[in-house]
Amino acid sequence: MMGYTISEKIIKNHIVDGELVKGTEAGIRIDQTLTQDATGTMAYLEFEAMGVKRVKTELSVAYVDHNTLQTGFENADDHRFIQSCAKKRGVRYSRPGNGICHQVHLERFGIPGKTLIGSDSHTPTGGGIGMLAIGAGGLDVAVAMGGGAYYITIPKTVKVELKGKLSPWVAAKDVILEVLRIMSVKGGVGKIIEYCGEGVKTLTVPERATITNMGAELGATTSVFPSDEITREFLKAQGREEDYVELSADEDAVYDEEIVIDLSSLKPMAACPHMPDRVKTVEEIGEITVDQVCIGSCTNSSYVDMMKVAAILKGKKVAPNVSLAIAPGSMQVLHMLATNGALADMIAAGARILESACGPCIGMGQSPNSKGVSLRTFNRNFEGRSGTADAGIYLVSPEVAAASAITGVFTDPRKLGEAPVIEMPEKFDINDSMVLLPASEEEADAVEVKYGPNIKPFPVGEALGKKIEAKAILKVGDNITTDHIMPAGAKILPYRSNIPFLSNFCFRQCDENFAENCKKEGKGIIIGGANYGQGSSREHAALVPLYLGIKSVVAKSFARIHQANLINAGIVPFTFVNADDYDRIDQGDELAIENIKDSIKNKLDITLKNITKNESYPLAYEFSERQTDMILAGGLLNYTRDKV
Ligand code: MIC
Ligand code: SF4
Repeated sequence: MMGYTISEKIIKNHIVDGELVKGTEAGIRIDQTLTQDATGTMAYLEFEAMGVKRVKTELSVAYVDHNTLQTGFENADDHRFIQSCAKKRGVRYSRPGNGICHQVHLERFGIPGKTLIGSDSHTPTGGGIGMLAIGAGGLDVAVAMGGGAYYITIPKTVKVELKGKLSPWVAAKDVILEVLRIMSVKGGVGKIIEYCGEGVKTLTVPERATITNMGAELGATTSVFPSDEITREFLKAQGREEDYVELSADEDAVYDEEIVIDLSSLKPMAACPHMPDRVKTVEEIGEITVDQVCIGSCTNSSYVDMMKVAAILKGKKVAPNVSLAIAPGSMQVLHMLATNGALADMIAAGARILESACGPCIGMGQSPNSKGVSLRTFNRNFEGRSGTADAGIYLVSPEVAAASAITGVFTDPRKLGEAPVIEMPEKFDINDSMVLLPASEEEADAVEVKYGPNIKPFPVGEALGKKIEAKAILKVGDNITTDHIMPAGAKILPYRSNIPFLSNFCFRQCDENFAENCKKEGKGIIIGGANYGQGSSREHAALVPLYLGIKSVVAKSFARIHQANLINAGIVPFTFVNADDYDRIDQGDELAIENIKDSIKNKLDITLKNITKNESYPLAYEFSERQTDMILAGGLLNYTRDKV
């Protein structure tokens, strides 16, 4: 008998369909779910469409943290919808102001050994506390809330052994930047990253969470740390010691890949524009002038992160050329900073204090100036995501961010002398008053779900036809993100429950005529490169193309969550058997996939016919029985309805 890794142990405890065999699909029972408001409105609309009266999980929480810039009625209406729906259906409601979903969930709800799925790609933050925490599309979360299993392809495991201890001024952010440098933004697809080794003991739970959070940028299914005495201390300080369980990999656990990182050899680093894996040391980048610094996000907004920043800013002034914005991650963090005076140090230095929410990370305010250089402690620096198309975003640690805010140039914090030493608190401020409990089952019937006028019906796929005949309506390159497919930002995010309106912005950055072309043609096939659909979990990146008539996406490879969202929507994802065939197709070519229905049903070979060029290309697909049935039915909702 071989031993098990941490994730294998958790999966084994939760498997309800299939087996623990790598590369095969299995269904796991989900203990906890989380949603945020930008994906939550759709998730709860889908939950309502499923007709389930109460959630069946151990715990489900609806957070409001993304669309908090209320420039019209839309966001506030959506918050009200989510609040009323949560109350009726048995979901806790974390009010706007309570903080960023992943930070709050780690503080108040995460439990080692439990499964969590969230309608947000950074749900793996929970891996910092030893959860199997996975990002998913809204519909998958709705199904899990209804008691359904969540299906994953059993991933390979990558062992990351941490040796030694971080040097002063080097941070958890630098650890994950190093992993990104080694593995790249597609290196984690189909894998779970497990951390182990002596170095683990030197990292606090929030530091571990910074590392698992940005495992999303590797494309990994999730990342996980052991649950040990440090975890116990954290839970104790959160008044939840009873939630502690010890969890580690067996000595003889078997991994598919191994990486060793010596923490003591790491230096302050940054991910350069416009990809999280374009990693260089701060020394290499040099002292370029900085226009903006933003500190916060689900990656780096914990109490200790903020205390370090406050200590660096204390008694100093933000450089005249820099705009410094700080968003503490939760009400708990903000309240503690306010009580101990650290907030005053930030304010005195000239920081612009933002509410505890995603804010600039998702382009909800604080867009940099034209061609601006912005240093952010966030996790994504995709082109245009900040709201300023030509700005250059660098992802850095809180230490690098705060040091550079003072000097006005990209600064290696090791130049500032002695590093501040901040201890983890023995007791956090515990105040759950911003988390509203749902109505009891008896009272729930009387609760009315409140729909605002911005909520429009969402598209549902059609059963798969005999063949697909359509143009290559768009051809894109490698690493296309869901931010390209369905951009976010303050102007567009309020319409997450209005697919017809959103459709006008689909793929704008790649081809400004995309929506118009789709509407003219009524249908289309998208040709994609490698790692198509990386980044966020937003199912809008599938629902909007569905609305615009996209029938299939043929790419070199896919990111995990987006591929699942495509299938859930009834859009068929194929990959090229020969990657070179990608080069033979031009945007506008007339394409056809004949006999698609029969072939998928009977697992036969499928080819993509290029009618314009009179050529054919073999396509690859590997759908489980469940996925096959979903595709034939035209998506997960039809499939579920057919089954009932
Ligand atoms: C993101 O960081 O891109 C988001 C916004 O949190 C998304 C979810 C969304 O688009 O609403 C994510 O990461 O899943
Ligand atoms: Fe919010 Fe940014 Fe984290 Fe997404 S990555 S959940 S937008 S803070």
